[in-house]
Amino acid sequence: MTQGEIVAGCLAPHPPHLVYAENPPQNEPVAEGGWEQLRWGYERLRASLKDVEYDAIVLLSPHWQTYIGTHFLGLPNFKSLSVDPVFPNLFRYHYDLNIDVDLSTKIHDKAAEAGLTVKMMENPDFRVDYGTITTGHMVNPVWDKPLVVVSSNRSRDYYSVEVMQEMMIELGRVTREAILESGKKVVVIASNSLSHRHFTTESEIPEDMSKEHIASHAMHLWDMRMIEYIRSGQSQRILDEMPEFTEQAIAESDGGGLSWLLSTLDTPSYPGILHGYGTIIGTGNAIVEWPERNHKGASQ
Ligand code: 2X7
Ligand code: FE2
Repeated sequence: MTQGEIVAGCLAPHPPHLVYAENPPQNEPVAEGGWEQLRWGYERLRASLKDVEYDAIVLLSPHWQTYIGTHFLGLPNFKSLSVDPVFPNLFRYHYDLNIDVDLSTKIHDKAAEAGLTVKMMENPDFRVDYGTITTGHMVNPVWDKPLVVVSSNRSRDYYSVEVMQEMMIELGRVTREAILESGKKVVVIASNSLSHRHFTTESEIPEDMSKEHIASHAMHLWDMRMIEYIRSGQSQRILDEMPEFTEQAIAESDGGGLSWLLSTLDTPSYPGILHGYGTIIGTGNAIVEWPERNHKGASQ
């Protein structure tokens, strides 16, 4: 069998506002646009992946939170209505998503062999979280690629960012191994914001862009610091500073996605492409692609 490949790694955040502003037929609420900078960023990411051949998307969402180990969606299809619990006025999305159960099982089994606690989610009535759906939609609105969906083990809540990161680096390592052994070409995605301090109230018109800005100067400085590391290929520094970043910027990297993603890419020392950056209800969001397909052997 030919060796599998990670063709790209992406940081692809999931504020439901993005889907709301796009007005796709699957989402019930209707918007007058908004958050264009980020939506144009997603357009650039989609254009970059358009001519890239791949078989599946492997995605980790911080909103599927599991407290005993890491779980994987384990049935071929999930179909239901997803409602954001905080923004039900923006996100009521009718989804119908296909899972690459074979690849999910391979990653699950490798993780188990490595001593990580894992479980396949085989409840047909399980409601898929809005993080997975928003990122899935924004990266591939036609939903023509099967997904592997990985939960966010909240080891940070029980222990610390350091423990969480150690576990996510191991999960990333086995995810990469399973993909290479599968013979498949895969896009790997961490679905999270950077700084994550929200406003506590919503403006009367949610898409009123005159009200949108980063929550504080400190959050801006942290986001720019991380983006500069990304743009200059300094992934190891991102991992080194993850505890301070996650704690001080209340960052959504607490779910482990970014550490896991960098590990699946073998801690890339080449630049990530920043397709877009913008704020949503005060949080900082970067859309980034590491075009791994062009850098075989370039990782540390
Ligand atoms: O889940 C989110 C998020 N991460 C950032 C901003 C707004 C809403 O939801
Ligand atoms: Fe989130």
